[in-house]
Amino acid sequence: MKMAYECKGEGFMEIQLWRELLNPYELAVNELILKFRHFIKEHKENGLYSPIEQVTGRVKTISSILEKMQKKQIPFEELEEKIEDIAGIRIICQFVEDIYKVVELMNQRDDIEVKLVKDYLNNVKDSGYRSYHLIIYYNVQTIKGPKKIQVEIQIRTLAMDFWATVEHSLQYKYKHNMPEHIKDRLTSAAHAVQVLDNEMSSVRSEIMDAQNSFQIKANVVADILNNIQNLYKVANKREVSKIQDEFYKIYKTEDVEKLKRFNKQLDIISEGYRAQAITRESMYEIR
Ligand code: 0O2
Repeated sequence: MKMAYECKGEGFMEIQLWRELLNPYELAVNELILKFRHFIKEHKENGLYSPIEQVTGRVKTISSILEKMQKKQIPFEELEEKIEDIAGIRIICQFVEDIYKVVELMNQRDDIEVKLVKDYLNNVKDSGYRSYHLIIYYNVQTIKGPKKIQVEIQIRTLAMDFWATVEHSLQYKYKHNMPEHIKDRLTSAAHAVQVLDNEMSSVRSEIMDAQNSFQIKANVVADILNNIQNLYKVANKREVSKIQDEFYKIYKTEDVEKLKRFNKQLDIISEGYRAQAITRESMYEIR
């Protein structure tokens, strides 16, 4: 039996064709998630504050695409052009300022072409929804060749995301006929979210400093442990054990500068062992 979905103007479209249609969108979502997660990782590894806190993505379900086609009277031939959010990426930031930083970054990337911007921060929706949307063009490579597709990128704070997630579930529950008293509650929650975001912005630099020093310390400690682990392979046990005791002593002082200096010394010791090993190897070769 052939499985098919109804589609305005075109009768039915076979599942296999839906798969073919949606595949490049899935590829785009996977690639973009990977790229933005790597962006976060690179910042962390370099002890830098990342304006992106989390990234998620999804491909719209067939039923949700059909619903939108029906609602907006979109014929099948225009589906890929008119439904701009078949592929969706959601970028979550800690602060409102980070949203604009992310938008700037998107405009600078050469793998992304911004088609249009929907600024629901300055134009809050009647529902109370706040978020910054970009519709972008993104190229993917398929077995049929390159394909330029549209992706919707939603950029919002953690607080905005909490509100939108709850409101979305309620909209689904009440099928867009939400009782007035719940609407009112959501409106007042939306105000509270805005107040919270403003309050957080006022302590942004303090929070960023705290998070950066935490990350820098974590990176130095990871480097030290890595160095000590490598020394175990080449140095004698007594020496490594002395180094280890020294590390614990410095670690207890909670002085990151001291940890950094100690790490530099370890780098020099490790370098010394490496040089010795090379000299030994070349002596064997001469013999
Ligand atoms: P889903 O399930 O997230 O995919 P529209 O004409 O409003 O249907 P349009 O013109 O494509 O949609 O763009 P718009 O208004 O920018 O909405 C795009 C997406 O933003 C929505 O996708 C939602 O994800 C989100 N969004 C927009 N308005 C609201 C809102 O009031 N509340 C919440 N929670 N999310 C909103 P979909 O297709 O509606 O839904």
